Amino acid sequence: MKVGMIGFARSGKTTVFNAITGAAAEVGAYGSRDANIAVIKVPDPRVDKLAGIYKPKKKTFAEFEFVDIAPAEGAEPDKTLDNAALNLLKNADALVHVVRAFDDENVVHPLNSVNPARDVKALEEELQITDFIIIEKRIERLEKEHRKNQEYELLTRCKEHLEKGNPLRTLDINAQEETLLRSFTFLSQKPMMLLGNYGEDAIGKDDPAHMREAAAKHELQLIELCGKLEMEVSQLPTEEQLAFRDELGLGEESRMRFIQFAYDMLGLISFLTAGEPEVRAWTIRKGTHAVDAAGVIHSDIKRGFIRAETVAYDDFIEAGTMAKAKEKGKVRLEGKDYIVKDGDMLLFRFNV
Ligand SMILES: Nc1nc2c(ncn2[C@@H]2O[C@H](COP(=O)(O)OP(=O)(O)OP(=O)(O)O)[C@@H](O)[C@H]2O)c(=O)[nH]1
Ligand SMILES: [Mg+2]
Repeated sequence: MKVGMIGFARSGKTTVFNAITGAAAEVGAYGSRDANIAVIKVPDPRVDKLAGIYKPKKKTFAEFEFVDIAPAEGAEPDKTLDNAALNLLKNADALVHVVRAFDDENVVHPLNSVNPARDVKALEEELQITDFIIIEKRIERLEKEHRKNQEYELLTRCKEHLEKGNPLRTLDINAQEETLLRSFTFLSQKPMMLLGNYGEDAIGKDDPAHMREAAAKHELQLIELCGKLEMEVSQLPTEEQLAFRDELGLGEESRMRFIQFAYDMLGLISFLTAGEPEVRAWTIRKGTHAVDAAGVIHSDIKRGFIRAETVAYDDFIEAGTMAKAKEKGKVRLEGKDYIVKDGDMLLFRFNV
């Protein structure tokens, strides 16, 4: 999973990035235009438990990669994306729009005031315009070449959708059309969530920046964080973090909250593989077929897929060993079309 963090200058992207990833990238570094990249492991007690049983050489957690974009120096105040940013975001699986909701007279908002509703709308428009320009060029090209084919029809539909002010993520398309659009890597087609970055004065208050309304209006999900406070706490020694979180009323760790939120929003689940070499969690979307889950591990396993030996994690733990799970009839042989469930332990049989 690769997540791109976007938003207005000084909205707190790097602060939130540090809070979630535990990195220590420079914040308030208005001059530094390099993107920050970090990978975090998705904590999964099932992996720990299985590692205790299999004693593998290696245990591997699912990973989230974060890319923290910095708006170009000297760009228009209401623009957040330049070509460098677009390149970095191309293969992101999801976007997080960090929206400023904190007041601080020492931190200037590029549009000179704190107004989440305006920022949410502006960024939505920027994403849509970026896609629109690509679509227009491509349509022109197809017209010139007299290729009014399926791609042309589809892009025309996309264009009309954008013209009505809608992001491509809300366009109704089938699987085949989705494949057709994939190579364009349209930004407004990517799943996106809002991250409200609040000041600490917002703790315990109900929607102080009226961001929930803005989120609902654009049909976007909202996760609320106190970025700066979270970052400061995340940099404390581990033993002290819990006590501070309690005292400040911060609730669960921001990293965990974010991961949980993203998994739910994106419909992600994990399946597990376990053996002596490695115990590992893999991230897939809900509804993924066994053959495609195999492809997440290796394209050869997908190509030569025969079947997947499948046991639910809970059944395995209850049985204690794979042999006992088999005895109890808990281990099934599933075919290509089996829809993998969260916590399935899979062993792929394949032949290439
Ligand atoms: N008071 C307050 N200040 C914050 C908060 N979050 C970020 N800041 C401050 O806002 C300034 C900008 O934060 P960054 O995290 O660098 O923002 P950014 O979005 O990465 O900025 P660019 O990379 O320049 O676009 C820094 O001085 C932060 O300390 C917050 O929740 N409260
Ligand atoms: Mg930054």
